[in-house]
Amino acid sequence: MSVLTAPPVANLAAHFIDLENTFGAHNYHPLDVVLTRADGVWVYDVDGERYLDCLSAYSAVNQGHCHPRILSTLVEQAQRLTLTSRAFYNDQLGPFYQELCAFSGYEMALPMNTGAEGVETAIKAARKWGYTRKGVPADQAEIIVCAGNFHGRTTTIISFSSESQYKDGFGPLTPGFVLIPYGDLDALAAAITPNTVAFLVEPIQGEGGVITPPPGYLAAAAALCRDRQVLFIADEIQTGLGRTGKRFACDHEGVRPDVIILGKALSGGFYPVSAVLSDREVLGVFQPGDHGSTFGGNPLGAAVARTALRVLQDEGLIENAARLGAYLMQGLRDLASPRVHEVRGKGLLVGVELTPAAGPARAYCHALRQRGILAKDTHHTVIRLAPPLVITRSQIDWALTRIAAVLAG
Ligand code: IF1
Repeated sequence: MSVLTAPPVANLAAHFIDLENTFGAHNYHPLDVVLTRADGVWVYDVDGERYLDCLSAYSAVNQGHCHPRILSTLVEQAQRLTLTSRAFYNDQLGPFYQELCAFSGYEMALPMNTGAEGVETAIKAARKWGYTRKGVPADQAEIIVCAGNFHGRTTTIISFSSESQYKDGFGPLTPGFVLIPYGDLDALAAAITPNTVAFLVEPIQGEGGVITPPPGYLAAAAALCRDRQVLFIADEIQTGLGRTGKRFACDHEGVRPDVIILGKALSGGFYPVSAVLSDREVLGVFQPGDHGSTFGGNPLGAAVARTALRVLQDEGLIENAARLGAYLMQGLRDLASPRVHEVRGKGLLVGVELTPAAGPARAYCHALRQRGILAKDTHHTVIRLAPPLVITRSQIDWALTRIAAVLAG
């Protein structure tokens, strides 16, 4: 019998939830829906109920669930070669580099697995660049980050979170980070010192509540960084690869970051693949042995990512995100719900901020689930809507009807 076969129990959902609660660490508080399969924008629970996925695994399944082309690459490559380690070359990594560099316009890439590892890699690159190229004294490098940031969960990354829950109890923390308000150029200018090596920023803060900075902020910040010899590092792990209706969210302002970090949708949700992209000037600081990963750059992940990138381009998903994101946002505004304070975002990364009187966003996510939509609250007051980029206009209309009903109470 396959490990995938359902066990003979009366209440399957309760059974699986109980197993997770009994044997798993309680570091999450999921909605009580147990998913078993998916296709495109739809996910199905163990009782056969269908839902429109408006989270897309936090934007990791931009290409839609179980995309058939990525699936066949996964299966084909898994039957040939999955893992070699970087002690040897493989025949997928080079082509992956070449295609990723062509897509992004950078000279070099460094592959990792999770987003957090990509961020850690960018931090190490920036520090070493600071010491070897900029002449920052040993161990004095500073990296400027923004309040409300989310860059991952490692001990170094949580060290510069402004959210106490992410760091309390996990010290001692890593020094070398300076926190400034998001969207505040003067604060950035004032925070730069001769030891500043980088400014690390999300073009839109996802976890922060889908916060879009003031127009022109990214372009001005990038220009300021260039003037002051500071690397502008964009964390596009959530906003990149079409989510906001452009290749990268920085494209909205014509900004080419010195370093860009990708993850999530780089594998279309099949397999963890992240990457740091930059030019020789920065990624050239790494010498053999400086950095690495057992799984980073493996042929299975590389092959999957190659197809995931092609699907984004071949199927016009970036354009679809721009067009249908605008349509969704307009539709939400047209609902004119008194419970909605603001609808904001870019492309298909949309936040619906509720008024204080409306109550917690999580309650609305429960109500949406009852009507066949899975969404996740963020920052208590924001319902995040980020469906796969393969969504159609009629599917958005279907969702808007249900969202309207839920917001009407
Ligand atoms: C969790 C949020 C999303 C990210 C950015 C790096 C990472 C993430 C901009 C790290 C990851 C996820 C992780 C997930 C929740 C989640 C999230 F609500 F917390 F902010 F997507 F909106 N940079 N974001 O968004 O990537 O190491 O996880 O691959 O529960 O931690 P990772």
